[in-house]
Amino acid sequence: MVTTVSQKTNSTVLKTVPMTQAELLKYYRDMLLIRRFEERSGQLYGMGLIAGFCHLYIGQEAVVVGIQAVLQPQDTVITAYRDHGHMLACDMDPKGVMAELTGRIGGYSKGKGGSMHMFSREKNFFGGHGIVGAQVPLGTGLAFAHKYRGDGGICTIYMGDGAVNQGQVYEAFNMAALWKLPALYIIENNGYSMGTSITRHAAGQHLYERGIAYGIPGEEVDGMDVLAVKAAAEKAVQYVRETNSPMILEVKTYRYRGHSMSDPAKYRTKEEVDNMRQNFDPIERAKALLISEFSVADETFSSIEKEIKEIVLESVEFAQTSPEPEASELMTDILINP
Ligand SMILES: Cc1ncc(C[n+]2csc(CCOP(=O)(O)OP(=O)(O)O)c2C)c(N)n1
Ligand SMILES: [Mg+2]
Repeated sequence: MVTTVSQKTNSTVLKTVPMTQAELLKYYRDMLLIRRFEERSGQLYGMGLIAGFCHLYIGQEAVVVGIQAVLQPQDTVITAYRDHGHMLACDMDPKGVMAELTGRIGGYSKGKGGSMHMFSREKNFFGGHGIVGAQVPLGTGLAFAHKYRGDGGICTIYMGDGAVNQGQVYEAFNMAALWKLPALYIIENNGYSMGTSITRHAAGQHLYERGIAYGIPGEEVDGMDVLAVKAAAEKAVQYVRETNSPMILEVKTYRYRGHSMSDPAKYRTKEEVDNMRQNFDPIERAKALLISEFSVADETFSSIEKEIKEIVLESVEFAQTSPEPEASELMTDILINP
């Protein structure tokens, strides 16, 4: 049954959202899986079991869950280095993601890519990229492939607010508009580019307007509200698919943890983080709606929590028992110039 509920949140976009209990429960569960997976990754990093870079997605879960909810199997996805949430939302196996984080052969890149470089051709997930903004032209190329092959797919290209200041982003926007490519550019605006706030790094604060010169339309949405994201994504995806042309969706979000695992956090106050956690948390907001609109019982939440705890635990066990890659793997899966 589809109900229309009044939004109890401060969504800037929506007053009413049609949805079912099953749908909202699914988003709640998907966001919680990312949250618990990331919390565990943070712990494993602290224990020295994950090495190298590791950027946690905690706080931003509603973005990828709301957007992936409206994509179709033939669509492709590409993102930057804060990517574990995107992989889980693309239905990649948490075991393979955790094993990659811990550098094991059972990982998606055989333990050789780590946190920032995982891919799944099967799930149409094209990474995982460490160079800020580099995924944008690559994703535009994927959008070109959809058009060239006529497979009806679109490419969803995620980037951060910092990435929109990179030159190659605008070269990609130009081509996407000129060649009418099915590219949906998602700007995950979490307010910071490492330790630099958006007020200090961006001229003009409305990032969804960055495509105006190319005739690319843009929308802004509250990224702490999974229903608002989903509704905005639905419209945007429909536009891109039907017109075969690009669009920008700026999703206002927030990360609770540091930029990466080593972050002195001197660029924002504890009060600012606490305020977002306490008053805007996307998981708590979904839970509050499930209770107020559908009277979902405590037992349902505890059984979801239990199920997720087991999935995450299994992923850690798998990661710890999967061997490290052999030395002979050192030169495989790489491009070598003849
Ligand atoms: C081309 C390039 N320049 C600089 C860096 C260093 N760097 C890594 S992450 C980052 C900030 C990017 O911020 P944003 O796009 O907002 O993404 P977020 O970390 O907030 O998800 C920078 C400058 C890099 N990896 N690549
Ligand atoms: Mg950012």
